[in-house]
Formats: sequence, structure tokens, C-alpha cells
Amino acid sequence: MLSKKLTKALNEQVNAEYYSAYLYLSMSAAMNSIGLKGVSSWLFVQAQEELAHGINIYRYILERSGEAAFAPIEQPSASFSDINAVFKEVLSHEKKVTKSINSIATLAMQELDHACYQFMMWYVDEQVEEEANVSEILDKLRLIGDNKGLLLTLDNELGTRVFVDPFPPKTN
Ligand code: OFO
Repeated sequence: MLSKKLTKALNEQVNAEYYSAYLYLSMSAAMNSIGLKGVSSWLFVQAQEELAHGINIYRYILERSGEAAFAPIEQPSASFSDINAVFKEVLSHEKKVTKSINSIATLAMQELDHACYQFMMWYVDEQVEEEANVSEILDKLRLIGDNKGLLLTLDNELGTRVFVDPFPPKTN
């Protein structure tokens, strides 16, 4: 059974994942409204991933006989007008998420809850990948500068991303 402290931290993480989804949907809508359909689609897929991350933690809480708790989800900003600002914000948001994931892993380690520690390792790896992906996009944006043609090429590239459920239902 999960400790009270870990249950609280995991419930807060579910909320944070849902907030992330909300934030990325807000960014997706903003990018859609300025015509960057590929960027908008990339952010929509990102939002879908965040929902999957949250649901997976919720399921884990129940699996470990913890009590699920549902706090309000914070309202995200809606003022995103520029692609550079959006991806800078995505990176800074992901860095915050990384800190909270790491702190839950640390707590699980301190409590000698090996199962929860192991569960959190998937999220630790995921954060490394997410930060790297967003840093790569920011590097490309720096190279692109004011070149609108190259920006549209990047928009097309980002539009090819598709959602793949990281936790598909088990068949057995
Ligand atoms: Fe859930 O990975 Fe981003 O925040």
C-alpha cells in the first residue's frame, strides 16, 4: 500500500499532468489561430500524452490501494502569440515537471517503496526525452530566425507527429 505522503504526491502529479494537457491545448489553440497548423497539431499530441501520463498515475494509485483525490485544475495562460515564446515556455514548464517527478522518485526511495520508485523511473526517462525534444525544436527555431519559408518547413515537420498511447491496454 502507498504511504499517505506518496499518495498525496502522486495525486498532485495527476493534477500537474492534467494542467500540462490544459496548457498545451491552450498553446495549440493559439498556434492554430495564427496559421501554424503543424505546431498546433504537435502541441495537441503533447496534450494527449499528458492526459495519458495522468491517467496512468491515477490507475497506479488505485492499484496500490491509495485514495484518488481531485483538486481543481489551474487555468492556463491564453496569451501565446509567438512560436518562440511558446516553445521556451514548454521547456521551462517541462523542467518544472521534471523537478516534481524527481522529488516523487526521491520520496519513494526514502520510503524504500521500490515498486513506486520503479514506477517513477518511466517518468524520469520520459522527462529526459521531452526536454531533449523541445530543446531540439528551440535550436531549430534559433537557426530559422526570421526566415518564414523555413518556419513553414518546420511547421510541416512538426505536423507529422502522431499520438501513440504510451500505455496501451494490456491484452492478457
Ligand atoms: Fe507528462 O510529460 Fe510533459 O509534462
